[in-house]
Amino acid sequence: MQKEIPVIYTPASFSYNPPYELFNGKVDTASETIERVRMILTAVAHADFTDIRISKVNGLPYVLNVHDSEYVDYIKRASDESKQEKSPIFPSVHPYVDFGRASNHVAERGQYVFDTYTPILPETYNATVAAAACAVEGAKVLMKEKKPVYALTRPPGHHAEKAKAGGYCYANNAAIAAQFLLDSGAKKVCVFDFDVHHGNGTQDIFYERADVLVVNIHAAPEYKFPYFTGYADEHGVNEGEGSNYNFPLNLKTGDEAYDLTLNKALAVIKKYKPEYLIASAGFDAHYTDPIGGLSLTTPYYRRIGNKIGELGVPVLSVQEGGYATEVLGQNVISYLQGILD
Ligand code: OKP
Ligand code: ZN
Repeated sequence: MQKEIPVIYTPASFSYNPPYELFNGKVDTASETIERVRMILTAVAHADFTDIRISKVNGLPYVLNVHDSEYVDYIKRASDESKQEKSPIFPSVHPYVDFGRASNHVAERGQYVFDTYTPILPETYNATVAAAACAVEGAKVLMKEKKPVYALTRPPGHHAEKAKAGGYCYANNAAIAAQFLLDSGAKKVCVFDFDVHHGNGTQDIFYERADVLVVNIHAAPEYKFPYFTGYADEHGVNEGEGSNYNFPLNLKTGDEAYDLTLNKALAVIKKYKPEYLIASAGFDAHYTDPIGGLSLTTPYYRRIGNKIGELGVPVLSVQEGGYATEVLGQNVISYLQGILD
C-alpha cells in the first residue's frame, strides 16, 4: 500500500499574473490566477500523505519534443516583446486561409495563439518551460518509483496544441510527460483528461498516433470552451484511428450521471492496457466553479481518484484547471487521497 504522493512544483508558477482576459471583445477578470497554486500548495502542505518537491529539470528539450520550435521561439520572443512594451501580448488577426503565412509580429500573434484569453507576459516563457519541467520530473519519478505522482503545473497545458497557445495554456505538460515516457521506452501511454474543458491540445498532438490513447470527459463543446472540438465522433485519423475518445456531457451533470460516463471512459482505458496513465487533472467540473458548468462535489473527486487507482497502472496527475479557489485545494486532496485508498 502506497502511503505517499510526491508533489512537484516550481516557484516560477508564482512569477506571472495575467491582468485580464478579453471575452467577446470585453475586458474580463482573469480566472487563471496565482491564488490557485497558492491554495493547492497550502492544502498539500497540510495533508500528511504528500511529499513536496521543487522541480530541478531543464524543461526546454522536452517541450521541443512535442511543440514546433518556431512556436516555442515565438513564445520566447513575445515574452521579451511584452517586457519591452510593458503590456501583455494579445492576438488580433487569426489565420483565415489554411495557406496563410505569418511574417510579421501582428500576424504571429494570431498564428500562435488561438483565443483572447491567453496573454503573453514577460514571464510567460520561463513559467511555461518550468511548468513543463514539473511534468517531466513527475514522469521520471513515475518510471523509477512506479507510484502515484502529482505535478502541480501552472500554467496548465491541455489546450496547447503543437504550435498554438490557448485556454491559458502554452506548453502541453501532460503530452510532454507522455512523450518523455515513450522516449524512455514505453510503448503505450494513456492520457485521461477530466478537466471540464475538452483537451483540444492533447487531442491535436496525438490525433494521428496509436502509441497514446487520449480519453476526455468534458462539458460538451455546444456549451463550453474550446467550442470547436470535443465531439464524440472525433476518433483519431490514420495510425491514430480508434485511439481518441471524447465523452461530452450536458451542463449541470452531477456525480451520479458523471459516474456512468466515467465507467465507460475507464473501460476504454482498461482495454488499451497502457503501461502508464497520465491524468490531466482539472477540478473545474466542481459545482461551485465560476466557469465550469457541471455539478460535481468534493467527495466525488475522491471516487474519481479511487477508480483511477483501481486501474493498477502507475499514474502521474498533471494539474490543469479549477477556478473555485476556495475549494480547489480540498478537491485536489480529495482526488489524491482517492488514488491512495
Ligand atoms: C482552461 B482550462 C471568460 C471564460 C473564458 C476560457 C476557459 C479556459 C479553460 N472569462 N473561458 O481547461 O481549465
Ligand atoms: Zn478547464
